[in-house]
Amino acid sequence: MTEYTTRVLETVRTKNAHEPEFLQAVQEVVSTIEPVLSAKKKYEENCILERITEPERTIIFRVPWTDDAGHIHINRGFRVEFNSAIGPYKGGLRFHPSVNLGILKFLGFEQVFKNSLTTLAMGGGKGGSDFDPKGKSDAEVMRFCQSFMTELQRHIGADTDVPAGDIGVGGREIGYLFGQYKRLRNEFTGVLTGKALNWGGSLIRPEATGYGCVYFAQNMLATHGDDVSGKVCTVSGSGNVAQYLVEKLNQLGAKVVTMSDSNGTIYDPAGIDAEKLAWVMELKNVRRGRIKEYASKFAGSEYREGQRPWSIPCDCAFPCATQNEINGAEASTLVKNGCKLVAEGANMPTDLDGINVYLNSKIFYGPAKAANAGGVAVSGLEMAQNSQRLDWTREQVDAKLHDIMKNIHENAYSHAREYSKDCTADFTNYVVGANIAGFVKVADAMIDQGLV
Ligand code: NDP
Ligand code: 2IT
Repeated sequence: MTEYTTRVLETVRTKNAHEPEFLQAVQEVVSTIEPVLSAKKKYEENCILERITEPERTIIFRVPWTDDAGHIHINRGFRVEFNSAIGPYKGGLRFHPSVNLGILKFLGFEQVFKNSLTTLAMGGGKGGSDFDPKGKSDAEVMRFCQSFMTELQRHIGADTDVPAGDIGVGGREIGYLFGQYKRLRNEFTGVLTGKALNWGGSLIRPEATGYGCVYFAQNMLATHGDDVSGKVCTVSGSGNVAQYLVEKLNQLGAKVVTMSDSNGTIYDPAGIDAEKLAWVMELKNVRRGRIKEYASKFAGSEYREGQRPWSIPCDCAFPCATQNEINGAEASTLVKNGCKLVAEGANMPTDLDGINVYLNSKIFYGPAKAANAGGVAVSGLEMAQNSQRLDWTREQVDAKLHDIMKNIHENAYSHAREYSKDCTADFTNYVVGANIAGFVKVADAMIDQGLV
């Protein structure tokens, strides 16, 4: 560590002592971009690290709502507007009981670099609430979303801050949020992405994060003349990202043997084929049931209560549930069992020890901010279509997603080779590559725009 990065990390730790996830995300970025900080002194001279680790604005608000029985509940709402150097704040909303300021700051911080990598003009932000949508009726979710947007609407706008979905926020929630925004502001604009198709949404947006993550894995494998066809894959989660990731892996001839939720994992050695996946989608998206039911439905599969998928041997692993779902020991187990590739659909699913295991083992590792950028990239394409009042075809959007993921891979690959000493003919450190490529674009824009 250099004197500059040590000093900045110490200050960030002191100022944000109670936000472990945020500190983890900052440490991962700051410790890997040192080569560019040493090569180009302008970043230190302009205090870019000090500025880029402090959100431009953080909004915290009360969200009161009534349940179907008429009881009053109070949740906390947040929007972290992290960085707008290269475009309007952009990033999802998470509704989950674990949500707090530190988690949203980690997600907003990651989003700044991820959005920079997409090549589109989007700054970084994140928001949400400690509201738990599980077990709530549609009417309760609607009243919550209306109350949440009643405050949020004064802070966002199509050219200011454009939220979208994340954990617990899907098409249903975006619909209720959009309806309330339109009612209060009397304007029909692209203020949210992830909208339904018949009122401003983009084709491929629901699929984009999962598809994009598989495209990124394909790009990594292609550097060794390989691809996912025939590979045994483990996937965690069974929500939006996991579902479409499994769909794409199936289409490309891979075999997916696990999915999970926060209660446990299902293991299906025969593979979760298209027909079984359609059943999972109905279970999760319509009936809002638990993944456990899969084992009763499909003979030959089993449910492992309280377990994650990482002890099951695989060629490729795709964590698509949540942060810190793979620790050092689990990463070691994956590698020991023959796993050759990890591509992250979720945000920061691997802890710092786990990342070191991947890098030391020299397997293909696609870090979240590169591998899952396809979701926000197609959000950017949704914004472009809204501005032009045009709808692109499925083929057009998918082709653009393909190009964007290829670009992100090339950008991370070339920056890794320029700055990371541990790259060899066979190994690329995509952590260094993605962090430096994402950082440089935002940092240069910040310098151009003066001390703001
Ligand atoms: P969903 O709400 O659709 O699905 C989340 C899935 O992860 C569910 O299966 C859920 O299980 C599981 N999960 C959530 N929290 C935990 C937890 N604490 N422990 C174990 N499992 C958990 O969310 P998404 O699929 O949209 O998001 C998944 C991940 O992908 C998140 O990290 C998100 O930030 C990231 N991401 C999402 C993007 C998007 O476009 N939606 C874009 C880029 C990244 P359960 O039902 O039990 O809660
Ligand atoms: O983490 C993410 O990139 C998202 N949840 C998607 C954000 C977006 O604005 O589409």
